[in-house]
Amino acid sequence: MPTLDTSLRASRKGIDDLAVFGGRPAFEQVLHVGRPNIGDREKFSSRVNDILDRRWLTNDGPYVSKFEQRIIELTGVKHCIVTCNATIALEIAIRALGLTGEVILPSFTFIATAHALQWQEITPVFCDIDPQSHTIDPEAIERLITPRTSGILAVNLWGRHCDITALEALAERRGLKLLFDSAHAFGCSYQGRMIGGFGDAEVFSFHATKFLNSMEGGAIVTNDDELAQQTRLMRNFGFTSYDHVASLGINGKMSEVCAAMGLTNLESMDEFIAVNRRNYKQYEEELAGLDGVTLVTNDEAEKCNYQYVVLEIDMDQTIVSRDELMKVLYSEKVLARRYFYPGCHRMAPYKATLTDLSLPETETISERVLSLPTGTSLSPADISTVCEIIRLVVNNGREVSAKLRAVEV
Ligand code: T4K
Repeated sequence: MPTLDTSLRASRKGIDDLAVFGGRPAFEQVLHVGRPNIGDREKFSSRVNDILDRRWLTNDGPYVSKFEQRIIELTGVKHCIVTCNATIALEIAIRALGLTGEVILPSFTFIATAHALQWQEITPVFCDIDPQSHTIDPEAIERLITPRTSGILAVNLWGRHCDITALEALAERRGLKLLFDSAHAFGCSYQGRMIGGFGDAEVFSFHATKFLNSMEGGAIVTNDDELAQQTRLMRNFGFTSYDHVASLGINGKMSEVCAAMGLTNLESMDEFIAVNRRNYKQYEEELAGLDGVTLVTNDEAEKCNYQYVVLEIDMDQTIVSRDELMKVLYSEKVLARRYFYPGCHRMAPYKATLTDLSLPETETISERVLSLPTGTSLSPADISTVCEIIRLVVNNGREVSAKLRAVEV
C-alpha cells in the first residue's frame, strides 16, 4: 500500500517552533481527515474499460447488481439497493417507510441526517446523546414522542453502534418506524451481527471520505421485501417497466463507474480496516497518558472499521481549548476536523426556530471533539509527527493558550 510521506519531520524543541508562532510547518502538503482509500487501480481501470466497451453506463447495470450482491453477502441482509449517495438513500428510505409529521434524531450528526427529513417537510426533532457512546439516548427519545411522531432516525456515529436493543424495543413498544443512518458503520457489527440488518432499514454511505468508497454512493439495506421493492422503484422515478410509472420516485441511481470503484475497493476492504486499526492503535499509544486528552474508543468485541480517530479534549485539564489545538494543527497543515460541531440544532435552518432548545450533552461533546487524519494515505511517521505536535501543545497548554491569545490581540 503506497503511503504519501509528506512529513518534513521538523523537530520542535519548544512551542516557539510551532508554525502558528512563526516556525516551519511540519508538513509540506495538507493532511486530510477524509483522504480516500483506493484499491487496485489496474482492476478499476479494466472495469472502467469494460463499462466503456459495453456502453452501459448507468440504470441498473451489471456492476451495480454485483456491488449490491457483495454488500448482501457481507452484511447478511436480504436486500441492498445502492444509490448515488447516502443523503438520497435516506430520503428514499424515509419516504418508502411512510414517515410523516415528526421524526426523532440526534443533533450530533452530519447535517445530511436532518436535511433528509426537512427536505420532505418532516420536522426533525433533535434529541440529546449519551456522552459515552456519542449516539442517541433512548431514554431522552421517550420524552420527545408526541402524537405526531412517526419514527426514529438513529445514527451509528463513528461506526460505533447505538444501543440498538433499547431502540428496537422502544420503537416496537411505541409503534414507531426505526431507520438507522449507518453512513459510518459499513463493516461494523452489533452483538456479532453485521450493522445493516437492524430496525426497518439502514443506510450506508460510500462517499469518497468513507473508509470504503464508490467515489459517491450510498445504499439502503433491509430485510423487508415490500420496503425493498418500494425503494427500488423510488430510486428510478417509480418506473416498473417502459412507459409505466407506479409511484412517486426520484433519480437515486448509482452509475456503473461508481459501482466498479465500490467493487474494487471492497476487494481491499480488509486491508483498509487493518491500516485504519494500525493507525488508531498508534494514535492510542502515542497519545497515552496526556491529561485531558482521550481517544474515543471502539468496541473491540465487535467488528469495527476504525474510520474515524476522534479526540476528546477536556479543557479543564488541558487549559488549551479544542479550537486552539485545531488552530495549531491547521498551521502545521494538519486539517483536523471538529465533526459534528455545533450540532444540527445550532445550524441553519433549524437554529432559527430552536433558539431555546438546549441539548447539554450534544453541546458539551461538540465543543470537545476533534477528528484526526487516518486512512491509507498516512504513514506511521506522519502519525508520530501529528502526535508529537499534540503532545507539545497539551504539555504546554497554559503557555500555548496565552500566546495564542496574545497573537490574536
Ligand atoms: N449521515 C452521516 C452521519 C454522514 O456523516 C454523512 C456524510 C451522510 C449521512 C451523507 O452521506 P453522503 O450523502 O455524503 O453519501 C464529508 C463528506 O462529504 C460526507 O460524506 C460525510 N458524511 C462527512 C462526515 O464528511 P465535508 O463537508 O466535511 O467534506 P469535505 O469536502 O470538507 O471533505 C472532507 C475532507 O476530505 C477534506 O479535508 C478533503 C478530503 N477529501 C475529500 C474528498 C471528497 C479528499 O482528500 N478527497 C476527496 O475526494 O463532508
